[in-house]
Amino acid sequence: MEKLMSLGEFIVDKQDDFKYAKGELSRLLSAIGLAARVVNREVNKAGLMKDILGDVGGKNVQGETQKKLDVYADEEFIRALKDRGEVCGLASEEKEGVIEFKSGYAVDGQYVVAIDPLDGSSNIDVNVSIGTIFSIYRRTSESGPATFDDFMQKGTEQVAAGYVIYGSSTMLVYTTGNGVNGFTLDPSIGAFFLSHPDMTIPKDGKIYSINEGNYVHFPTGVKQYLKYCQVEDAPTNRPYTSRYIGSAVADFHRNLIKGGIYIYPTTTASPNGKLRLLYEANPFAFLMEQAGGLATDGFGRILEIQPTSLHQRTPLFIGSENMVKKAMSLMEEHSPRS
Ligand code: P6P
Repeated sequence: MEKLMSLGEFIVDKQDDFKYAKGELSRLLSAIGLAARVVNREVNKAGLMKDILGDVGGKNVQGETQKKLDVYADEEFIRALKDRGEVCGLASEEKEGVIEFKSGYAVDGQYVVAIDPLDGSSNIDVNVSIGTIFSIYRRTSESGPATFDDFMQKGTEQVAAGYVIYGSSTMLVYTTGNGVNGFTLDPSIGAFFLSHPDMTIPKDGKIYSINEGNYVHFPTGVKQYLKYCQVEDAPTNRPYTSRYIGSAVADFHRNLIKGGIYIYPTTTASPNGKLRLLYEANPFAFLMEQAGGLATDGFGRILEIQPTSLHQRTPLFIGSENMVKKAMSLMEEHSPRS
């Protein structure tokens, strides 16, 4: 049987590909892996712990009801990253402003992390896969706690990005700009092992993921794309199949492996789209481009968007290259950017 490579071995083995200080990012990625294992333990027994299911009674900065596991995951990732010396601050979906790390060695940390500690948490109580999404940048400020401007970098400046999916198995998938690799947790020993080396998305796919309940509010270009997906045309494998879990990490992960497109366009309720740029669209876009796919807002690269606020949202068209290109062509034709 082929020797399994652990996440730790892989990180060290590949760190020479990384253009910055070798050990720092390695330790940072290992810390994320540790926090993921801790969160995984709680997610997996959530159904048994009456005090961990359900709402915490608060609302996050998005005005969304906070689940107890949301708050727990947020605290665990902050704990894992704050006292390590590599990270000088966080931007979290669960917190309004920058979480500045002020301890002695953290203020000299060279990295900042934008994170959605537990995305899709409305699915927790119904046992549907959820996930953690993270995006890592080098700081732009000189020293001291992280600043707001440290996070106002285009997605092209990310040095690493990834997600954890807490599903039928728990996986950590990440990139440092040299391809995408997936690691599966062996819960019996609490370690991640390389299970999906060099993940690439097929140029074409048969799956489209979108909440069609919002159809009446979609831009005409999206409506035209849905019609295209649903037309009978054997040579182009249509009609496609609709698959929408409502948990972006799960929809993203399935499409990455099988091919497909995930679209969250503008709607009346979400005039700028629903997905957040810093800790959802940008990390997904980095991963998707590294896997040979595309990620756009319907018109241009997600990674080229200049952020102006921590929690800004963006429309997201992401997945197989030829599917995204088709959707973009219909957006250009029917819903040109004003
Ligand atoms: P809707 C979860 O809140 C999330 O941000 C993504 O994980 C998911 O894809 C999307 O929202 C679901 O949104 O409006 O279709 O319920």
